[in-house]
Amino acid sequence: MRVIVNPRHAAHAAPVEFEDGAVIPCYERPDRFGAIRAAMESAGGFTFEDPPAATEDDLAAVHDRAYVAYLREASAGAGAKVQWPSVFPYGPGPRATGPLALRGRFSFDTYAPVLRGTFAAALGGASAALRAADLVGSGAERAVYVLTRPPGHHAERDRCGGYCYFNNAALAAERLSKLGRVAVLDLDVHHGNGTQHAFYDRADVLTVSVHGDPATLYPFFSGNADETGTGAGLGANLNLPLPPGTGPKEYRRALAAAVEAVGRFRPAHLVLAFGADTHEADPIGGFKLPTGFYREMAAAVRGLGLPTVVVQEGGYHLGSVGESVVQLLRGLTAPA
Ligand code: OKP
Ligand code: ZN
Repeated sequence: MRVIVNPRHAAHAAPVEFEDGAVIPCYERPDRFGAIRAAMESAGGFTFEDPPAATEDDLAAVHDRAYVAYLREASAGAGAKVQWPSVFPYGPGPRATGPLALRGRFSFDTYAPVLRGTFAAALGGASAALRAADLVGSGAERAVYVLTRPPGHHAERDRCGGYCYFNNAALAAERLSKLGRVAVLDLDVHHGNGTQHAFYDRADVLTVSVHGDPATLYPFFSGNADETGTGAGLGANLNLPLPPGTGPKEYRRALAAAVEAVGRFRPAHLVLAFGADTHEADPIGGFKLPTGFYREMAAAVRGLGLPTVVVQEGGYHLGSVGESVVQLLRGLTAPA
């Protein structure tokens, strides 16, 4: 299986030191990439390649140009220490001009600091997702995996948040939508608010997500079952929130409903936003899926028979994230 990697992921690296000297460790760290790659290499059967660089026009298919420019400029201007958004401009006609207001203008939370290498790392992930979409869209490949970090599914059109800067899965889906109907199936433990919102009024892109109930899990403000789309997109968004502690039995039922909805939509292509943070050992997810379950998860998706781009989202337990990805990708491509 062809794997498109983000060649610049390590340029974005926490733990981060704050202006006041405090150091905050972050679960979203470069070792995640290494852990996944090492497990794939020892499993065998994968080839790894770098993508051509995406352009700012490519990013503009999903993101606001002023946001892209902000990330580029804020990254270039970042010092060694993190500068945190402290003010979130709001109200009628808010004006954000200086760097402090801009930080809050282009963020929706405080989980996505802009460091010196953030733009390069985020651009590398977007580039990888777009390359994978082109390989699957052209028919050259049936399934391609995007090995990247930081993740993307929380990133909005003009706001970073939840470790995410550019929405890799949305960029892939947007690219594939030129060729026909697309479904995005998000199986990260957190709701992909950015992806949902990118296509919320679109009838030609179905977004389906199985995740922890936002009443108790990040992102808290999005991912409820009554969010079903708007305008032409009404009925083209499906959220299947599950309670904390969800294990294989309950997950299996929601997954079957999710897969059924994707099949009914009759898409030409599928984007699978995959997070291994549903694993029982994950430090922030709260679900209870064992490593072997990812093979079964993928078998359900494989049953759709769709050309598929798999984009890596979360998964924060370094001891299991690699094998979870291997199980998923094996289940996606192995004969039944
Ligand atoms: C990104 B993805 C940790 C709180 C972390 C942000 C989570 C972002 C998850 N105490 N909150 O969906 O895996
Ligand atoms: Zn997640």
